[in-house]
Amino acid sequence: MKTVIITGASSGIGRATALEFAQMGYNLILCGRNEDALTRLQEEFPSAVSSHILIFDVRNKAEVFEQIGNLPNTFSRIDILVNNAGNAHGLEPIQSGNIDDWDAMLDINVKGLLYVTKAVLPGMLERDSGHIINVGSTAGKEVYPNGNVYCASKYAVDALNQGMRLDLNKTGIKVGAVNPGLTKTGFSDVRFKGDHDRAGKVYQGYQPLLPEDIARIIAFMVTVPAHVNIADLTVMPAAQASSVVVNKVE
Ligand code: 8X3
Repeated sequence: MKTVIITGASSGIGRATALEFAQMGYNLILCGRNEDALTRLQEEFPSAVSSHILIFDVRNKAEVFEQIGNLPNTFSRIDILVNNAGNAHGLEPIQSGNIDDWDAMLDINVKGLLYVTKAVLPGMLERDSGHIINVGSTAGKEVYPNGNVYCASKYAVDALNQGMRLDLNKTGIKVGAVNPGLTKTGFSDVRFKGDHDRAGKVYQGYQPLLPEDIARIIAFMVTVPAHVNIADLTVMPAAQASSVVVNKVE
């Protein structure tokens, strides 16, 4: 059975994707910062599923390479990487943005994705096979007001998705992205630093995507025939037309 490694697996799209792959019987490597949440997630898996937890912050380069480089034998052959870890911090005009927020978004969404990919690639290259799924965003396709640095980080994911696909094309490793629009997860709670009222309003007045919707799409992306690669998929709630146009009933 294939082995999948998922970053940011403790919540949101990462968690739903882990559950989806567990239902499909894959071996799972769950990466995140919250050990309790990952242990609780493991408890939801069917009993036949093998899973392994790695606790690291994708910003910590040394930890990323140490942990992915020293996986137990049964998990060391990674077939699928889901680069899901990513956050937004703040939603302010550029002139009042917080520099620590900027650092966090660029370090997690861009550099963290690069570290994990670099750590996973050697095994895929040895076998000339593998599949990297990058979780981008509609924010990486169209900038919205006050999105500035978050959007820049997701534009970078879009560029890296294209760059990885070009550079790895001859190796047999597939690369593709899914770019979700408004998805009801803890995303806005993190963006608004625990202001639940403000976060909740983002998802009011329409039916947002659910993490399970994206998880099912990721499962589809990895189960198409070998000669098919879903290179770049943008997915929005039916009520969303663009990064800035959402048909809300207030
Ligand atoms: C998540 C989508 O529109 O909240 O990346 O930025 S959005």
